[in-house]
Amino acid sequence: ALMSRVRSLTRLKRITDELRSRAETAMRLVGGEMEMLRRLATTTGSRTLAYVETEAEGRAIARRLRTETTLTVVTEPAALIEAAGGADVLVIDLAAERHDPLRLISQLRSAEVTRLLPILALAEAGDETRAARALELGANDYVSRPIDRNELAARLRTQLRRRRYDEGLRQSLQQTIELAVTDPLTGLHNRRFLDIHLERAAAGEGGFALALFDIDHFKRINDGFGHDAGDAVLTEFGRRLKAAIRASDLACRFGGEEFAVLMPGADVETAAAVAERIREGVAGEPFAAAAEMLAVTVSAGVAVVSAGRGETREALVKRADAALYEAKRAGRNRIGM
Ligand code: GH3
Ligand code: MG
Ligand code: MG
Ligand code: MG
Repeated sequence: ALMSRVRSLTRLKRITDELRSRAETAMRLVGGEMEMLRRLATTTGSRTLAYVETEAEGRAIARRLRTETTLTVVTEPAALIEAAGGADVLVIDLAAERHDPLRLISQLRSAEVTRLLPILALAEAGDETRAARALELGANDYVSRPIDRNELAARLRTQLRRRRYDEGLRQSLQQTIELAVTDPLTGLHNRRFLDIHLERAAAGEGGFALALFDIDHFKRINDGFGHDAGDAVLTEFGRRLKAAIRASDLACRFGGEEFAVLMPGADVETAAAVAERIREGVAGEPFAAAAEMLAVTVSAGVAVVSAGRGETREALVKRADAALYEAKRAGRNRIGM
């Protein structure tokens, strides 16, 4: 009986040793890959992100990469998604078992911060099916094990290049859009931008108000003090308009010396009070322009769409314009409704 226990204990020890050596080999393998990634991250100047299977592995790698700043190591999917937002490229091990890497790829693709992040998958030898699935779910490319350093470098670089190109494209597109909806003189949004938001407000359920402002006798300012003085008055009016409204309201230059404020959720009393406050602020404080202090007044027309009552953008603008016309006819420096 004793001999049989010794035999079974010896067998157990053999199995344990074998398991430990297998685990160590696996660690070395992963560690070697990490070292490869680390060097690539350094040479390409990128902040590559590595996803690691277990805490122990993460700690081991973090120890090895103590002085490294370009490679971030995280172990939890939530932390990964957060950290990956600022990364250049993400390397995901498809053999990871603690969290489903395929599911993680889908999550990364649906999270706003990582939607465009290049993802490079590491696949087990011969597991093209899983690699193909990873591509389907949104990975950009994959490298099969055993990993060839040059291949990994080439694929990483391709992703980094693509990322930089996409980023440049995205930025210039963003700039173009900004320019298209911004008034260059006042820096306010322009009528095009207002139209988009009016259309949206008109299609929605909530009520909203539109106030149209028109500077009184503006031609006299231009004629008497020059076009530059006129421009300075427009810029200053834009500044005061912006300062007088809430962040949820939208101020824009409607055209020429006309401005508009869209006030979501405002009823007629609120909108009229806002317009009145702006009018008072203009009449009460002269404008510095062309080394002069100019007395300026403004008239406004207010139109309101109550909740659930559909009205087209054009009809609403027409009503606000008619109210503005009434304010002008009644003597200017006032609000029409
Ligand atoms: P009212 O009280 O009836 O509004 O009179 P007004 O003189 O303000 O109205 P009118 O529409 O006749 O004149 C507006 C002027 O605004 C005419 C145009 O030359 C001038 N204007 C339009 N855009 C600009 C601009 O960007 N800069 C300057 N300086 N003037 C502009
Ligand atoms: Mg006008
Ligand atoms: Mg006019
Ligand atoms: Mg005017």
